[in-house]
Amino acid sequence: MQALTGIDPDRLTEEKERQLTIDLGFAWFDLPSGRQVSVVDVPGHERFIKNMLAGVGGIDAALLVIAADEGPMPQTEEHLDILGLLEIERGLVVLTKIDMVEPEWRELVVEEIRERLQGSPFANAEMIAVSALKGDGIDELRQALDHLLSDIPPHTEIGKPRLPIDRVFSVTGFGTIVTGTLLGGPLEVGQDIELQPSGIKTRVRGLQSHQQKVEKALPGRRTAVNLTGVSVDDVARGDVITAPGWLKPTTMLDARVRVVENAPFALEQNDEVDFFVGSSETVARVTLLDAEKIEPGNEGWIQIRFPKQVAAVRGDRFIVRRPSPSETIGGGLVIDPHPRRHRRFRKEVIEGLEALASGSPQEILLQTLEHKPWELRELYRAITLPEEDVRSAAYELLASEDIIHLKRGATPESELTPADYLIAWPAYRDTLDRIQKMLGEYHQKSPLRKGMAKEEVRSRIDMPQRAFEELVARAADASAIADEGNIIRKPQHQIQFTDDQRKRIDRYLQALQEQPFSPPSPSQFDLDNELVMALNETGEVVRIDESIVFPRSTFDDMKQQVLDLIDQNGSITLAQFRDHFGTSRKYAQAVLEYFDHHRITRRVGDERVRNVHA
Ligand SMILES: Nc1nc2c(ncn2[C@@H]2O[C@H](COP(=O)(O)OP(=O)(O)OP(=O)(O)O)[C@@H](O)[C@H]2O)c(=O)[nH]1
Ligand SMILES: [Mg+2]
Repeated sequence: MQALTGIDPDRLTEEKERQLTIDLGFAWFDLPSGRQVSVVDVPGHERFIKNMLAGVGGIDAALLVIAADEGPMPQTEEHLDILGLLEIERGLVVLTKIDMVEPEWRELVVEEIRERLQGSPFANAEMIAVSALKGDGIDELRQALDHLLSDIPPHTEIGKPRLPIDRVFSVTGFGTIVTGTLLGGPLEVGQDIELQPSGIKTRVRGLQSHQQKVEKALPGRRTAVNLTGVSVDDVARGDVITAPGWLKPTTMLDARVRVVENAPFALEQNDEVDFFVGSSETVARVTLLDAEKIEPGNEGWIQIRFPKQVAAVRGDRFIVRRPSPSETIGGGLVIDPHPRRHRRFRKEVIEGLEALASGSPQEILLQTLEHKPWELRELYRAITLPEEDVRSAAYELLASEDIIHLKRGATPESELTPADYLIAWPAYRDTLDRIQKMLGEYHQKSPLRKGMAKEEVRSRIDMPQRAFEELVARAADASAIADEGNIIRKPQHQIQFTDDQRKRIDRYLQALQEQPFSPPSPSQFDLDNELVMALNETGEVVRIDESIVFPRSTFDDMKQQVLDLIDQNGSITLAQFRDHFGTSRKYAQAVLEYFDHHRITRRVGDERVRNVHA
């Protein structure tokens, strides 16, 4: 690397002593075309393959370095497998130390390398022979790299910068510095950022790329970020720097995995693996969703669970390895970083994953909206596509009535705002079916109740408040349910009393009429609390408490009289109430407290005045 870049990427003393790379090293140099290249030098030794994995995320091309005196090593296969799994298909083979071998031996090694590369992404890669000692072939290597990198597609800019951290250190006078390869969008000095999965909020104090201070770092470049107010103990390799508010860490994700041909065994249900994504590494357990086991060379759908939060998004490539003896088993693509827990061998689950994996923005959006309502801004976060693509897909799906804009008065043409909720039609119908079923069971169990508390319904279907309000409003407009403010019911549900109940009620109402301001308690007429509550909900009576109940008309009359008295005299006392209605202290106190509670009156000392809201 030093011969190519002029920089020795081996930083550690032990590396220099042992003449081998243990941890990631970094270098950069200019190619003849003037193109500047960042280099991540990863360890070749199989014992340090975990460090190698921390460095290969986000790279555009790989140099597969093979020493001519040794030829391809066992770990070369694994490196090739890893590059294949990460879909890094652009690269060169660099045959080093040619000065140490005879031309015949070199030819044998070249042949062996070509053989080993068969079936790998490097099968047709150009091979450059070099001697770092003598400098032979180094210019050819630069030319070949320039050519290789000449048609690299620009790094995707989706306005969601991400920097998987591969190095953390502190510099006196600056504080904590982290490095990594920037993806997904630029970073600027002064920008608010957050660390995931920890969620620590901080700001970009300074930026460097190739040891040059920059005001703005672009995706696809090695970048060093000086963090404000973060100690080196708060951040580690594997964490991710990103813009606030979009990357939600997860303890479970759905993925498509391929088990490599060379894997020592099949991937089986509930296997424990080491999971590598970005520059992070964590243990994990796999659930096979559509196979008993995935044999080497095969692919399958899996759900992966982690003991701790992991920062991954849809479209990330990952590697899984056997914990010990550690060996690469396979890898693949993160499809859904926030799935529901799935049962195995479910057709609809597999179909959903296939839509998410290969789908168009519309298919991905529809699949994401399949189970619950999402705010548009949440969709921007969850779907790693440019916001504009998500937005136009939403308008198309609204026009084709595949999804619903959950907003009162919204039409398919209405302008979408980031706070608006969207939901797929099937999910809307399912939710409505669940609500109607819930109401049906409730009306069956509590026929004397007008309806179910809205909040109870909302918490049982587990939907955010605003989305639920919009959904209920929409269903009520369609007469699918009846919305009574705090309660909802089936439109056709009415409180119905049995004949016997009606008889007892009528006897009681009669008695109430006879003693309007000192009413007998309902228990004297064999009316239980349930029945009285029902009468209160139908509006026939007003239930002050367990034993004091007034007919609606009496209550309204009493209220009016009290307010008139207050308007007349400025206030009313409990004694004045008692005397005015010819009742007792018990009733006077209960009614006035009820008036206070329902903001009809307001207590001031021993007097009641009109509540301004009355
Ligand atoms: N004669 C000769 N020695 C070389 C050449 N390239 C590297 N070496 C020596 O071989 C040893 C290992 O070289 P490195 O460049 O550190 O090897 P590496 O490819 O980085 O290997 P890892 O760090 O283990 O992945 C060092 O002592 C080098 O000086 C070469 O082209 N010719
Ligand atoms: Mg090295």
